[in-house]
Amino acid sequence: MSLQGRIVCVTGASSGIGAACVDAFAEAGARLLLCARRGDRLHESVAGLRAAGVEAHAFELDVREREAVAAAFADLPQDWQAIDILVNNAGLSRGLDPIQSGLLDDWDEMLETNVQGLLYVSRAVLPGMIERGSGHLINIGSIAGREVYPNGAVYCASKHAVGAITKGMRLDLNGTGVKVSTVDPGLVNTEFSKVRFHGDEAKADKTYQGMTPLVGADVASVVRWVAEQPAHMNIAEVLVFPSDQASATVVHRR
Ligand code: NDP
Ligand code: 8X3
Repeated sequence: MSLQGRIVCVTGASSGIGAACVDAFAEAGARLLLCARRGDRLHESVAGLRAAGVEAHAFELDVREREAVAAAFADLPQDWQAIDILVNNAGLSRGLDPIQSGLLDDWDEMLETNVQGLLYVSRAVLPGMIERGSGHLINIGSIAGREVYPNGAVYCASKHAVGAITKGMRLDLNGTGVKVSTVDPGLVNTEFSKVRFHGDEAKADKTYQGMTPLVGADVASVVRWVAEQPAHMNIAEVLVFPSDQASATVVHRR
């Protein structure tokens, strides 16, 4: 399906996979709706996109704030309301700790962002899609939604929840014309590990040491491909690893 002129909303568009999705969809001729908390980054992206002739609109959003999420989508300018594709990408990990010493604030932030946030945004966007009889939700899951690794119980739980929500959405939306997909990456070198380790760059870099991780653009090309399929065809799930990765914990390092 051509993406020309389609409205694509990307949450977490200020960095990593989300920012790369913005570029990939812009290249395909889509109109881009960007949101995240760091508005300065979004406005810089929008300026660049507009300079390149791409229609783009940004708004600051913390997906954890349920009233703000509902208001932000309800208050979109009229010509940005009819979202065709929602990329539910905003998410994070905090900490890599055994369950018995994990930080409660880390747990709250992961669950509120990755689970509640995704639900709030979806709830705001879905009624319009259903009314129009078409739309596509593409959730960014993770290998962490398919496996559990040591010290990652809560992040993995949040991504398992995303997997369950994706499946449940597909059931509930069957027959409405709205497609639901998940793209589940393995190791991707973004700001993800820096955020996980609360800004400790040395620790973050170790995550990708001796192996070749994916980059945001690799995942974005898959997300775009999922969105480009014809209306009668839904790529329900994609698991995408770097070639050096075989499971959540088996990674070839040189
Ligand atoms: P980044 O840290 O580079 O990007 C995360 C994005 O999420 C940022 O744009 C950030 O924007 C946004 N975000 C975080 N919290 C909120 C919030 N409360 N409200 C709105 N936006 C928020 O990491 P990635 O690009 O790697 O992560 C994107 C997604 O991919 C996440 O869901 C992650 O779980 C998933 N993923 C990542 C993998 C990896 O190895 N990197 C592998 C598998 C899945 P801002 O801070 O400006 O709000
Ligand atoms: C991110 C991939 O393996 O760091 O979801 O959890 S992993």
